[in-house]
Amino acid sequence: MNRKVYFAGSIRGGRNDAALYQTFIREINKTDQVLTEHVGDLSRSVREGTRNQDREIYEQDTAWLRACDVVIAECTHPSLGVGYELAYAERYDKPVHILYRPQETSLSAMLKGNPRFVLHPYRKEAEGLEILHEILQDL
Ligand code: 6IA
Repeated sequence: MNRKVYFAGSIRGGRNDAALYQTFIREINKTDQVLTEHVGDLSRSVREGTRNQDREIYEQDTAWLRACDVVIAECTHPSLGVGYELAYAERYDKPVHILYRPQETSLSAMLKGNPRFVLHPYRKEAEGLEILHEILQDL
């Protein structure tokens, strides 16, 4: 318990699912530690920052990716940053779990075709929460 979880979800790619990320993050935080709580922060502006601010974000996030025990990504809403993070996690041999709602998206072949990524299609939030429990139980 209390493992370090890197939760990835779209930020500048679009915030349509931000409230759902927040729900998932709260659930994971009941038993483990989410390093990336900002992904579910509904109050912060997601507009582009300065190059220096972005540099800090990149350095912090890649350090967290190297330090985490598992990466869990919600990929229904496409995001360049999340795609990058998943490839980065693979390079560091981190377990990667991808949740997505197949009825709302065509998941990229670069994710769906990667045998190292564990895919978790789901339909409703409650089902997503159950999947999170299973992922954490099996870690
Ligand atoms: O290309 P995207 O912005 O959609 O990429 C989203 C992914 O990149 C997330 O999984 C985050 O881990 C990471 N990321 C993108 N922007 C930030 C950020 N901005 N802070 C930390 N990680 C980020 C400032 C905070 C924001 C809530 C306004």
